[in-house]
Amino acid sequence: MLTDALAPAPVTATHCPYCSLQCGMGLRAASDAAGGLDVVPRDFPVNRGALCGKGSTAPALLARPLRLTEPLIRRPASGRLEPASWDEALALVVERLGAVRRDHGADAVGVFGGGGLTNEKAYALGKFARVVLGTSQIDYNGRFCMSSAAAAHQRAFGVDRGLPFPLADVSRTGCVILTGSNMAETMPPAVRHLRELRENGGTLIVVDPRRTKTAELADLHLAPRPGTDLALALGLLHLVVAQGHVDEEFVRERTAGWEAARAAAMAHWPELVERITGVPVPQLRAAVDLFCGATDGMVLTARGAEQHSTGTDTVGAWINFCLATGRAGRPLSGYGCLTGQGNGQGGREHGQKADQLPGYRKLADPAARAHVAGVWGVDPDSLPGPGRSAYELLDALGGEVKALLVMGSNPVVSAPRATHVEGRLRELDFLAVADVVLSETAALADVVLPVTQWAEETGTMTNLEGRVLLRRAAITPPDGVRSDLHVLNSLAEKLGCEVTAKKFPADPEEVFEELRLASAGGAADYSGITYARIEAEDGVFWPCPQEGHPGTPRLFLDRFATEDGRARFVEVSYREVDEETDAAYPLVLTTGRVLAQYQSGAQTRRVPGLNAAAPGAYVEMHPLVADRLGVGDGDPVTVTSRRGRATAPARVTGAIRSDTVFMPFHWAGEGRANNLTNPALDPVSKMPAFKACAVRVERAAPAG
Ligand SMILES: Nc1nc2c(c(=O)[nH]1)N[C@H]1C(S)=C(S)[C@@H](COP(=O)(O)OP(=O)(O)OC[C@H]3O[C@@H](n4cnc5c(=O)[nH]c(N)nc54)[C@H](O)[C@@H]3O)O[C@H]1N2
Ligand SMILES: Nc1nc2c(c(=O)[nH]1)N[C@H]1C(S)=C(S)[C@@H](COP(=O)(O)OP(=O)(O)OC[C@H]3O[C@@H](n4cnc5c(=O)[nH]c(N)nc54)[C@H](O)[C@@H]3O)O[C@H]1N2
Ligand code: SF4
Ligand SMILES: [Mo]
Repeated sequence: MLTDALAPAPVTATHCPYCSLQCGMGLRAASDAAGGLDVVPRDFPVNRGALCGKGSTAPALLARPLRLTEPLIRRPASGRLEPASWDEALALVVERLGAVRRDHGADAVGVFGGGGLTNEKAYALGKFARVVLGTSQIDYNGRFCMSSAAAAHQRAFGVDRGLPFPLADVSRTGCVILTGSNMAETMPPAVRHLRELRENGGTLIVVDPRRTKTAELADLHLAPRPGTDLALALGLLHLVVAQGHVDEEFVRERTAGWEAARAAAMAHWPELVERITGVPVPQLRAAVDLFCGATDGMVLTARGAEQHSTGTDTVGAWINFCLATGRAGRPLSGYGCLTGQGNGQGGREHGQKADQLPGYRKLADPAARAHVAGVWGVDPDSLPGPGRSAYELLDALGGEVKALLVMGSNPVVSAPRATHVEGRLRELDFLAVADVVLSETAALADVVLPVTQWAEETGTMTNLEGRVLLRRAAITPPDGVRSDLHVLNSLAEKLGCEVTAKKFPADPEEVFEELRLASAGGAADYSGITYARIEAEDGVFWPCPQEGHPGTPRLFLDRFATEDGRARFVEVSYREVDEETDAAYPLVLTTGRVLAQYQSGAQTRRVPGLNAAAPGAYVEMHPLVADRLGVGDGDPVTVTSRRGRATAPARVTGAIRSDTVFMPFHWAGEGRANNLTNPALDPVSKMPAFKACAVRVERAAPAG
């Protein structure tokens, strides 16, 4: 009928499958009748209709042949992955995990999750590990992401929520120090808030060893040597004290521990800090003048400041700087971490982390164990204790951990010292991977389980602001794929134990209802949040302890979440990152992202438009370095560290320090940046040193 043909197809309001902004978008059946989906703009406070190219092309991956649509089993005869039925694939997983557990104990089975999983999946995965497998050996890729900021948050404020305020507040504060974030490439729609900040008369200071697109937006760009933010933050605090900018009243009324922190900072003279960081003293002074000259201000950190063997202390030093200047616990001021993955925030709250139970409870806390065990209907003593952190777990594969279930990560590309990690994965007795595509990790598996994607399933995500969001299914998945929840439900049923599959519902809303109970009374309390409320209000901020509670967009305005309500200064001093340069390895390698690729690239390298925009790895270097090596732009170079080598074309630019080279980490093969990276771990957060290791660069030997 003519009118039907003209009536616009209904739009499902949802959110992007990728990063922690969780931009709002609408999905509508495509007009071209190819069976696909069109992305339509939708007003949502973090992106106000804007999307980056990854979000707007996300439906491309819903179609065959880019995505997986049938389970795969490695057949002994061919040694290759070949199609199998779900019954056969699940039966094999059950048999092999069961055998490893029987022969080597529950802790010989590991689980590796992801910060892209919905809250329901992260919750079910943590519960599955502890209750069905009975293993302590579960961790996830979020450990590689914002864990240092999370640890520092906990230490200073008693709770960890990436941003303690809505992102839009950024545009109304007086001065923002953005350190280690290349927002213009990693969260492009958020740049609007930085532009508005400046239009409103505020100032922006960007700290990055490279003059990135983000740094180009700044009033002041500080370019420290990678791994020296700790000294930089301490040096700025020294100047705050020396110039009389300490907010004495705030420090007295709202904080504890100032004297020790102050004394430690005073040892970091501007001249010393200039020597360590390479940032000239006048720039240090200018930063303090800008920041303290405004009536309010924020410090925002991302991976550049955090992914170091000194990451937790570095964030601690930035928090000290905020507390001393009174830029915390009041409107339009505060410290925030720009969490990275789609559910980087919720994924760390509900139990897929080695030391954690749902609601951001501690696995080692008897009261927390009793509460969660009560919800799960098990004996608290049956719950295992804390397990290994992500890298430690990957490093134990083939040793004490003999079988692994991966859900939502591609560590072959993204783990530090990836050649070694790939080797450990190959040593496993059994590897099962649930994924939407045949990632490099899935390609090593014994069983691959093809799962549904964001537009095909319903679930909640918690974005970088602590705003709990709902993604509603917009289309029916193809035959042959099942949701992660369905997979866990089936495995729980078949693995038996004393629990029944009824306790692992495949319906996300049923899981969420249980998560609400499990989180009640915890730091990340979701008990007042329902699917209906999220839809009606377009997101609810945790903590939200009752259904009538409005949620908490802004934390700490009256008190911090510590026992006495005071924020804690930490006593920190500068120390070098784990691996300094020397004669054999004279340059610092730092790694990161480009606009068109996401993470390990498992998804975005399959999307033609994105792949064309960013087809491969490169080594960014200063002209002085290129001249010394005798290479021109585009010439292949080999980068060598104590762990391995990688080869990629040189990209010569004056926008990087001359003691530093940069590689994006989105690719496998010879350009894999993680062949080089150092798995030295931060002692508190267990974050690996992705952002600084010592390398040498040489002209690549001519091919052939
Ligand atoms: N396009 C795209 N967007 C993404 C992602 C993606 O893969 N691609 N991933 C998402 C995820 S999970 C995350 S965690 C975020 C990450 O978002 P960002 O943290 O913005 O991303 P990175 O590129 O890893 O690092 C940011 C910057 O840190 C700088 N840097 C390196 N070393 C140092 C240092 O020692 N100090 C300082 N101050 N800066 C340093 C780098 O030069 C780089 O420009 O992005 C999210 N958004
Ligand atoms: N050198 C270097 N290395 C880094 C970093 C760096 O800055 N430098 N950054 C680190 C950071 S911050 C991060 S967050 C990690 C990320 O590293 P990875 O964990 O490798 O991240 P992704 O590529 O997002 O991997 C997610 C995988 O899960 C699949 N997937 C997506 N959605 C689902 C789902 O709903 N269910 C299931 N079962 N699978 C799904 C995807 O197809 C993909 O294969 O990389 C870290 N590695
Ligand atoms: S910025 Fe992040 S959430 Fe927004 S469209 Fe891009 S990838 Fe998606
Ligand atoms: Mo991340």
